[in-house]
This record gives sequence, C-alpha cells and structure tokens, in this order.
Amino acid sequence: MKQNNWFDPFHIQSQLSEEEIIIQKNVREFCEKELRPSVIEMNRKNQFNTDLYPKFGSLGVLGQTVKSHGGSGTSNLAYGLVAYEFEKIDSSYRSSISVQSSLVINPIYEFGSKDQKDKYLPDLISGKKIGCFGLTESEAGSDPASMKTTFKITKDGYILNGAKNWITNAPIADVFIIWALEENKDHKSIEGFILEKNLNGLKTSAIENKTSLRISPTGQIILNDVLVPKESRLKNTNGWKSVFSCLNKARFGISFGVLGAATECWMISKDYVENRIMFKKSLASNQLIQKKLSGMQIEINLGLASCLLSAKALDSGKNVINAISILKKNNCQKSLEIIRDARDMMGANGLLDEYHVMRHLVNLETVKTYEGTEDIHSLILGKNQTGISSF
Ligand code: TGC
Ligand code: FAD
Repeated sequence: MKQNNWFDPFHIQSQLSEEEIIIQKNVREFCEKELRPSVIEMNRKNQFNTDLYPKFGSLGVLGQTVKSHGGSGTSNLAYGLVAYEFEKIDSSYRSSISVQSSLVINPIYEFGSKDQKDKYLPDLISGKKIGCFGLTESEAGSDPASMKTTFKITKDGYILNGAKNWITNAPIADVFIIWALEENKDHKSIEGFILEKNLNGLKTSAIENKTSLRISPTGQIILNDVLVPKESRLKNTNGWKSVFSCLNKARFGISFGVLGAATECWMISKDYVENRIMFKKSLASNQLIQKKLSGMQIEINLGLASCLLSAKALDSGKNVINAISILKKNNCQKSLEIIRDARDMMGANGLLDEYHVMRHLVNLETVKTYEGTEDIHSLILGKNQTGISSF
C-alpha cells in the first residue's frame, strides 16, 4: 500500500534507536499531562512552578547525557528530541531543562573536581536543586569578554564582585555558575565558580513583566564582595573555550527545540484552516493556504533532517561547531517565519492566547536573541569561513 508520509517525509523516525523512540514518547506523554493543561494560565500569570524540577529529574531529562551521578547517559540525539517535545509546549520549559543540563550540570561534569561532582551533580540531576548560568551582564551581552565581574585571589579563596543580568532561573536558583575575570590583570583570564544561594553578598532579583518567555524566571545576580572558598572554582576550565563549549550544548538543544514550537503551530494552523469555512469553502482548499502549509512542512523537515545529521555527528565525536551556528540561526529564523504564517492563517483568532500561536511567536523572539543572536551566528560563520573576525 502507498503510504502518505507527509508528516515525516525523510523518515526521520526510522533513524532513531529504540531507546530514543521510547524517550521521545515518554517525554511527549509527560508534557501533555504535566505541562500542557496549565501552560496558558502559567503564561498569563508569569509564573513557574518549581515543583516541576523533581518531576523533570524523575523523567530523566536533567543532565540526561551524563553517564554518572544519576544521569541517564542518553545520546545527544535523545537530548535534542526531548528539547523538541518540551518546546512544543513552551520555550520556557525547554529553557528550564537546557539551562540545568547544558549550562549547569555540563560545566560541573566537564570541568569540576571529583568533590564538586559528588557534591552537586546528584541533586541537580534529580531536580532537588535548581541551577543557573551567569555569563551575560547589562553591558556585556553578545560580547561577554567585556564583562565587569571580577574575582580576586585571597588566602582563603576568592572574592567576587559584579552584576549579571538576564539570567534564566536566577530568582529560583540554589546553585550559580558564575563567570568572572581576574581583577586588575591585563591578560583577563576567565574563570568559572560554583556559588550557592544564601552566601553573604549574593543577591538576586527578578525581571518583571517580560513579554516573552513569561513562564521562565529571569533575573539579575548581584555579587558584592562575595567570599568563596578555593574549592568553589571550576579547576579544569581552559579559558573562553570552556565557556563556549557549554553554549554549544545549549545551542544544539535550542536548534531542535524551536522546531518543536514550529511543528506545534503548523499543526494548530493546519487544523484551523481545515475546519474554517470562508467564501463557502474550507480555507484549506485555497492554493495560497496550501502553499503556506507546504512551506511549513518543507522548512521543519529540512531543519529536523539537519538536526538529525548533526546529532549523529556529535554522538560519533565529530566537531559540529559550525553546524550548531547554522542550525541555531536558521532554525530560529525559519521557525519564527512559520509561526508568523500560522498566526496570519488564523486571522483574528490567531491573536487569542488559547490558540497558543502568539505565545510561541513572542517566545521565539527570546530564543532568537539568547545563546548568540541571529546576527552573531552569521558573524561566527563568516569568521570561520574567511578567517577574519568582524566583531
Ligand atoms: P574567539 O576568539 O572566537 O574564541 C575564543 C576562544 O574560544 C574558542 N571558541 C570555541 N570553543 C568551543 N566552542 C565554540 N563555539 C567556540 N567559539 C570559540 C576559540 O577557538 C578560542 O580558543 P583559543 O584557544 O584560540 O583561545 O572569541 P571572540 O571573543 O571573538 O568570540 C566572540 C563571540 C561573539 C563568538 C562570542 O563572544 C559569542 O558567542 N557571543 C555570544 C554570547 C552568547 O551566546 N551568550 C550566551 C549567554 S548564555 C544564554 O544566553 C543562556 S540562555 C539559556 C536558556 O534560557 O535556554
Ligand atoms: P546586544 O549584544 O546588545 O545586541 C543587540 C543587537 O546588536 C543584536 O541584534 C545583535 O545581533 C547586534 N550586534 C551585537 N554585536 C554586533 C556586531 N558586532 N555586529 C553586528 N551586530 C551586532 N545570559 C546568560 O548568561 N545566562 C542566561 O541564563 C540567560 N538567559 C536569558 C534569558 C532571556 C529571557 C533572555 C532574553 C536573555 C538571556 N541571556 C542569558 C542573555 C542573552 O544571552 C543575551 O541577551 C544575548 O547574548 C544578547 O545580548 P544583548 O541582549 O546584550 O544584546
């Protein structure tokens, strides 16, 4: 029998292992049960439920590629599929797992001492503790090397001063990964520190009234003469390379994730136009509408096929830095275009939050900006192509 495989024309599902299929199915069921029913209300209230973290932990999606300390040791491809499923519901929920996994558990696992791993990883992987990653500052976004946060070496450890801004989870975090430059040094060596809440001189505040990614708590971290012991430094980092290696992981997840949001909006608008009667026939029977639907199908599937290729390359130990910049930039851009078309096809109803599409659209404005803006990824690719830095 001829099969109409319009949803998965490249047979991506057939490229997944049995384990990856099961993980994706379990995560999809979890998201439908635990996240979807309250997503509109949580977005309206600008609220995140911290009780979700232990549930994410039990589901095995925190630090899922880590092979010790309770991590499930899955493939990177499985991590991408999880991001895809979470972002179908809301980019905020994908952010909550991306930050904890790629930006908190990952640096501790890659660059931490045995004691640091034993102390922090089990609670972060189980979701008992929540983490955040402080790189950006008000005056140092795309160019984090201009940061003002410093550390000074003392006989007991380090003293940190500075202010981080736009930090996911800062207002709810127990564990803070903080990046700082050595005070008064010309060579400006970058170091990472693990800080805990309630330290003297560490304060956080929330950014209120975000119009995008409203479910995800975002905030500032103020460090005022924060004294931390020697053991707080991540000992095995190697300059900026180490910082960027954390970003690679998060950007990889985002590349899959945004396609989840786009797929969701594709399906919502497809259902809408199939059922909406205008000019005495269904909207779906118009050529212009079908062209938009096929445009969505094309870009989502090309995006997913490239994500699959890069995930397989990553899982076989290949360098995928350029692929990640291509995918972070292109998938965000294409997903935003798809979601705008979905909104348009639904007319006035597309503006209502109960149809979800507008929420995804404004969320993707954040996703396009964080983890390297769209233009910064163009410039990274340009630099790697020509050998000339245009920053
Ligand atoms: P550059 O000279 O290019 O590089 C310095 C050193 O780092 C190495 N490197 C990398 N290593 C691993 N992976 C990568 N992707 C790397 N990119 C560069 C590079 O080889 C070099 O090593 P070495 O040995 O030669 O010293 O540095 P630059 O200052 O010119 O870089 C500029 C730029 C613009 C690329 C970089 O600053 C950048 O990526 N800016 C964007 C900032 C950003 O993405 N911030 C993200 C903050 S975290 C966040 O947004 C979390 S949101 C999370 C959520 O809620 O989901
Ligand atoms: P800017 O760097 O000021 O950029 C403004 C514009 O100028 C952009 O269009 C950019 O592309 C363009 N631009 C910049 N430089 C150039 C250039 N050389 N050439 C041409 N154009 C250029 N950061 C963290 O460290 N941890 C987090 O957990 C985190 N979570 C976030 C959550 C949210 C909701 C948001 C919105 C941001 C978060 N960020 C986080 C910060 C994020 O990484 C930065 O916002 C991002 O890196 C961009 O920096 P910026 O906002 O200062 O923009």
